[in-house]
Amino acid sequence: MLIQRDGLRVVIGLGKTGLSCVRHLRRKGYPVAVNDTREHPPGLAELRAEFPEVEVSLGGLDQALLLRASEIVSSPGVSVKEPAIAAAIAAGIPVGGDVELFCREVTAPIVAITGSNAKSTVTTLVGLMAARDGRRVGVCGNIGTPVLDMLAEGDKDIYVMELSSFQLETTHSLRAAVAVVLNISEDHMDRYTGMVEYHQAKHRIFRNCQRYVFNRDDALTRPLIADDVPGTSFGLGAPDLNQYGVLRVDGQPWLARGRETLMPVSDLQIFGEHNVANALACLALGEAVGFGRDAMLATLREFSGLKHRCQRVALADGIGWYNDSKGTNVGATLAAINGLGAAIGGKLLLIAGGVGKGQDFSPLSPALAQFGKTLLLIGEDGPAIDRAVSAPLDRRYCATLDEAIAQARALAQAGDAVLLSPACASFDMFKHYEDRGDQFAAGVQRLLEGT
Ligand code: UMA
Ligand code: ADP
Repeated sequence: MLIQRDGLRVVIGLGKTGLSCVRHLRRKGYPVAVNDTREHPPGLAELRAEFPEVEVSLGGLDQALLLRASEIVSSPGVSVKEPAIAAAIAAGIPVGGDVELFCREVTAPIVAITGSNAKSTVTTLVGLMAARDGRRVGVCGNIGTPVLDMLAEGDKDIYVMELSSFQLETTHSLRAAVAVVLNISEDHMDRYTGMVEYHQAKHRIFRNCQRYVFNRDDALTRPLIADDVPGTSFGLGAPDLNQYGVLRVDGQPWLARGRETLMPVSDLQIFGEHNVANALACLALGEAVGFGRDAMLATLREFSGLKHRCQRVALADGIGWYNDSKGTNVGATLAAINGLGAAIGGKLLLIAGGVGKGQDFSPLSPALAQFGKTLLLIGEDGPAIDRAVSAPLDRRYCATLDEAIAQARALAQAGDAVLLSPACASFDMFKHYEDRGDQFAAGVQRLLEGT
């Protein structure tokens, strides 16, 4: 990519990514301007205090400003298909993102992780494995800390990066030490023309990687890559030589590498087959960058899961209450229903709905037919879920999350579990998925305490 070293950099988006980009570009001495479609972007006060010299244009994409740029650095929340950005690209102006800027500077190896689901769980686990193995590790990217803020901390032996399809779209110079697409199922169909385009964005992670890992149980994760790039796979079946999978010992499942058994699945604290797959993916990634086996297995034994991911927030009268607010697409909610459904004696009462992002909800039907008892529908796409799910189960529309919690309490029996796993984004009713999960936990607490 041609870069004019001293021309104007225009940063699109003034959230935490945008701010990290401005800081990085100013450290490097570039003139910078910022453009955000919002009138009051969250990073504005901080920008004005730190960089009063930076020109700011708000309330829409500023075509004239974009066309003055030597390079545009776009935040992941803005699509590069926006007409003003598309026009800049057509005019020959390079467009990259924060991860692109990071990749141009970084020298330490990168573990690059994407997928429709499990990214944060796997990124966290691989980061913990790295630390236990004695590496100075930077865990960053879509998981929360912008990659350029992590780069600025310095002194890292390795970076473990969660990358979204949006970030990958604007990344051209990634050369991961190891890259993985964990799984692919429908998500973000409001930003893509369909699964082909979404798949292409995700698979950019494999460009120029030194090693790769893929999921044998999900053909869409297999990279199209030169034969001489070493790779391995993970999957829930028995593994071939040098691959990761599950072997049975006296009827009990064990994590395994080839014929070698490593650890009984029952030693994991995180439950469900999807988490077995996640543990295997972490072992494959860790091996690719040379982590010690003992450090990896000890990490897997200790990890009790992340907040908002199938997290039990209460147990009362034999009924478990589970917060899976991060279940923001059908694939994640399916994993939660199947994982939890198989682990409890009774049935599931599922709270679902929100902003559906154009997804097809019908794949939920078989799992709900097997494990479901009641569907409690919230949010703007509650009716779309109701229409798409053909399983013969009780359905209730609830105007608020508290109403769904109260109905669930009235309908659940000992042995059942109430699962908030909406298969949708949250912003029709909540600030973000954490807010939705926190409100769920607080609402359950209030109900159980009778306040
Ligand atoms: N926005 C505008 N106008 C703008 C710029 C942004 O309306 O000009 C809106 C976007 O539509 C979006 C929101 O502002 O809804 C945030 O966009 P942003 O690009 O400023 O985002 P950041 O706050 O910098 O956070 C981003 C990631 N957000 C997105 O990709 C939407 C964060 O992932 C990530 O943690 C952070 O960078 C650090 O790398 C969040 C996310 O939801 C968790 N990711 C999506 C997902 O996981 O499904 C991809
Ligand atoms: P991401 O960062 O990709 O959103 P998380 O680790 O935060 O992934 O998990 C998001 C949701 O996906 C959670 O609701 C979790 O239950 C579900 N999930 C976790 N691992 C898997 C998997 N391997 N396949 C499908 N869903 C999964």
